[in-house]
Amino acid sequence: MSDVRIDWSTGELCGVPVRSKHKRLAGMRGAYRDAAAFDALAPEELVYSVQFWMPVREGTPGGLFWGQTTICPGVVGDEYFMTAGHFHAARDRAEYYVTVRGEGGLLLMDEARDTRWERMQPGSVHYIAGGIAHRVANTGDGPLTFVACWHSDAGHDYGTILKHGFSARLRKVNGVPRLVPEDRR
Ligand code: M6P
Ligand code: ZN
Repeated sequence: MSDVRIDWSTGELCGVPVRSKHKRLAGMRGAYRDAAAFDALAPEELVYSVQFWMPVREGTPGGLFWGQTTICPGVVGDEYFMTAGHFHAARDRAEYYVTVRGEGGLLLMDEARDTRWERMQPGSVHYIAGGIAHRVANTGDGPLTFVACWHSDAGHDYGTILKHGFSARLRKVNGVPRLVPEDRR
């Protein structure tokens, strides 16, 4: 019997080795476009939670990690609640995202800063190639959950996104998601 189980109706993981982290608005200052809308929301509001299983030590060559991310429904101004987003520190490392429940968008940006997006809906399987920054936005009215599988030696490069952002944002325009190019910075 494995140490970890997944509930496929929610994506939730249970088992002793499972760890979790919670991302609240206070920890995402600067990520959203509309600073006034951001300041009007409660800093302690939960944006997303991540559960992950690291069966080997971070950095181990050839190993794999498993996780699930659940993003709450919500907007900051017209921008959907989203993950921080990252490149892998080891740029050639790929990843899978698979949607469990909800509706969303996966932003994919290459190193030339070209950004495209894929719609996420229950059952959609997304291959994220090496060298591609990835961020998920919840475009629906309920929680968006996706599972992820990535290399244990991939690492997270958050700094590049903190500094330069993505080149486009997923915004709610006339009630539907639209990829809007960012002003240059
Ligand atoms: C997925 C994986 C994790 C990542 C998480 C949240 O579960 O890609 O590695 O940490 O999503 O995304 P982020 O780290 O960009 O906040
Ligand atoms: Zn990743």
